[in-house]
Amino acid sequence: MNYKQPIGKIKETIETTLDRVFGVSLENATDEQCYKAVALTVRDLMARGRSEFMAQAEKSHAKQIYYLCMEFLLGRSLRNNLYNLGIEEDYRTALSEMGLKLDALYDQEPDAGLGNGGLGRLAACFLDGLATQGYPATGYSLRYEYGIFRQKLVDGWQTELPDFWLPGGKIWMQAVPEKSVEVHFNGHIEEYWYNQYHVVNHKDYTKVLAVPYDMYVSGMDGRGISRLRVWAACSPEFDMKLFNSGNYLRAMEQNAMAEVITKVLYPEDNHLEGKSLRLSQQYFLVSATIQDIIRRHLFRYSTLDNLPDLVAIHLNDTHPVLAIPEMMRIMLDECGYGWDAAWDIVTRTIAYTNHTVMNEALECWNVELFKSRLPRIYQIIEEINRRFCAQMHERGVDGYKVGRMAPLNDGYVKMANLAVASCHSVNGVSQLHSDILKDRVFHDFYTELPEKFTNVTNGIAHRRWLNQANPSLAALITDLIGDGYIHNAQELEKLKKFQDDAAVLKKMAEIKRGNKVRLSNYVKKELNLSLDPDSIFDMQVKRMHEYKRQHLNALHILSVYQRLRENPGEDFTPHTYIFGAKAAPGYYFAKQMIRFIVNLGNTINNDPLVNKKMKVIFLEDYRVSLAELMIPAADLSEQISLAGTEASGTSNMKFMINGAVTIGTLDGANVEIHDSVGDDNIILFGMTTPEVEALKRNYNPRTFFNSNPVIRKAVDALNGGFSGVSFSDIADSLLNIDPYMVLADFDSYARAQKKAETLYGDRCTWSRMCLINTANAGRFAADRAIREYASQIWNAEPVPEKGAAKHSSAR
Ligand code: GPQ
Repeated sequence: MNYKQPIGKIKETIETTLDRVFGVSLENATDEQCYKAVALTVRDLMARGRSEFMAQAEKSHAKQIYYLCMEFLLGRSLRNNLYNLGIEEDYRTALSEMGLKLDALYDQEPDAGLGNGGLGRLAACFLDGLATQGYPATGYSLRYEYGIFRQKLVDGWQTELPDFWLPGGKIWMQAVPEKSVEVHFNGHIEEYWYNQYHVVNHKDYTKVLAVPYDMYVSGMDGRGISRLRVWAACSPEFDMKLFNSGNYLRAMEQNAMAEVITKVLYPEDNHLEGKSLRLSQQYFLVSATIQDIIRRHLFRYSTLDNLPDLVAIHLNDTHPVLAIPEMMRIMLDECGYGWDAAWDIVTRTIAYTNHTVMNEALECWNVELFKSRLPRIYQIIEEINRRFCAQMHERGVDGYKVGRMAPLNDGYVKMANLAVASCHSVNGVSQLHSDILKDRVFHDFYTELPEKFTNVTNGIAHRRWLNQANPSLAALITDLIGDGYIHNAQELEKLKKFQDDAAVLKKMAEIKRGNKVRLSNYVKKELNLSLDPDSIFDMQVKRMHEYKRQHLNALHILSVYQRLRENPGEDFTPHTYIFGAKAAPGYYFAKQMIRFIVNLGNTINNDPLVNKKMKVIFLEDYRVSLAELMIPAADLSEQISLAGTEASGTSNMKFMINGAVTIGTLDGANVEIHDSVGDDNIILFGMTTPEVEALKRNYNPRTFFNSNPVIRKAVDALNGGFSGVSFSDIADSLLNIDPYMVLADFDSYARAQKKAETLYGDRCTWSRMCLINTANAGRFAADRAIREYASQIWNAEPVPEKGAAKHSSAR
């Protein structure tokens, strides 16, 4: 489809939309109304593009990809879609002729914060990759009324405010009420035989209506368009029986109970709470989704026998794993399949990605809770469990091992075991992580079912994170090597030939400085602090977690502060340490870590003895749109998790492509970043995963405290020493347990920081390192990850280009 229109036509459509939707003329329209009108015109274009693309997909019987995830952290859509459709400049011109600024309209859009962090952002990047690579894809999730909370710091303490994003965000969504489905909870199961049929009846259940809302995510050039279908919960009973019989309050109550299911996103990342409402959310998502997928397939093919050939269902982490028993339920109870035939189809259709090795995140549900909420699904899990265990016993696997792998064990439904026992493919998200899955987390399974295990290293939507977030760098790159890298990120390698070109290196450094000034202006506005754009901008942005070790970074900053106070004359490379992070509301320690960093910042930034040389900034409410402003301004990318804990990381890739140098451990995808750039262009420190394992056996953090005076002094200062405020929880944890071995890696980290400062001092060397990072970032594109999923896991081919819509030649 050609998305390009004459400027006059764009203006006319926007004006008629303003009139039709808001009843206002251009002169009287607010910026918010203009943003919405523009968004609507873009949504219409994408809806048409999607129909055309799907018509093409139908013709070629291309395999449908369904990506199930409790989170899609989309951020803003307007700029991304205009960019991908190749019409951003035309819109800019049209709007400016109408007296409007496109960038001001961008700022009207709230972030769609339907996710916590890396997992949800990955799902969003994958919708772009799927569309760009030409796969007919639908993401399925929930239409949370409240996304990830807005973070407000009060004296360094995180408080949470509700994120009511729908007023500005729902403009991208189209309700599809005719595709609504019912989801059933509670009740009990009646089984009997009728002639030769085994009849299963779910009685006295509570009905909740799932109403779908569709959004589109464009791929580059708009040939492929992904759909994101999000379900909203509402009570089907509402205005019917009860309401009409005058029982107004009861009707309202039921309505509220149903609607609470999609009220709010659970704000825990890499952590399980085990709450009944969360279980309801998970089942609500998968039941509505699997019904939707099966209905569509039956409509087209009248059978499910060919489902594995025409459909791939992907489970993003264990959160949507109940898709497995739900699909069994529908095939057995509603479609008349026998167990074996249904099982064969289900297991060949569904694949699973694991995203964490954190024990506390491995989901398990209390059997009593599960049974009463989802009685039929529980029965099916029992049967899956019985057959799995029988099969393993038959093979001669010992009883303990079978128990460790069983989907049902110790009074819990073990979601990861259910996933691995059922799915045809299990993958980790970086090479190291996938190896750890085989060696540790799923070792028992790996020894029995090695053929299921594979790796697909994560990737990012590089057009959003480079071209849109850092337009000056993108323009320079396009000047140097052409624009082929926009489609094929591997072409960034062509930049390598400029690694000794002083003029190019200088330009890159100027662009970086410009981005640092842009961020400094924001910091000035937000915090009324002036930053030095010639200092090192050293950033750690990600969820606040002990395993990610923001407190290692902060403890080191504290030690530098102590040193500088004692030696004010020291020759020190000016350094700006910048943080952004949300903590789960109930994660007390993580909130203490935030408070520590904010307090440290207040002390340092107000100390005239050092504050020309160092500053510490904590930016409130870290989110996708803020990341787009921050990441292009970074010199140093902090990726300092304890080796063996971070599954992959994806901000590491975003920093890299924007020409920041990683200071990091050999953890997650850092290992592959190191492989790509070589020893000289990354600053590694700390223990490797095997070294961590070895030391863990008898780790005593006090050894490091006692033998290293720098550590001792910094840790001591946590007890009220630097600002009068005590952080004894952190000090106690570090001294007595130190679960993520901050003290063990401290010295090595301090030396790495010194090395970074020395390297940064040689601006030419530093700029070359930056260029080499950008040049090698191509393999971390989501496009590549999607191609690997398609070939290794989904066995899917893209919709053929031939006869497909013509590409727009805009830009
Ligand atoms: N991740 Cl299980 C999350 O962001 N939230 C979660 O609940 C889980 C994982 C992250 C993981 O920590 C990162 O290392 C990955 O890069 C990211 O998923 C995407 O795979």
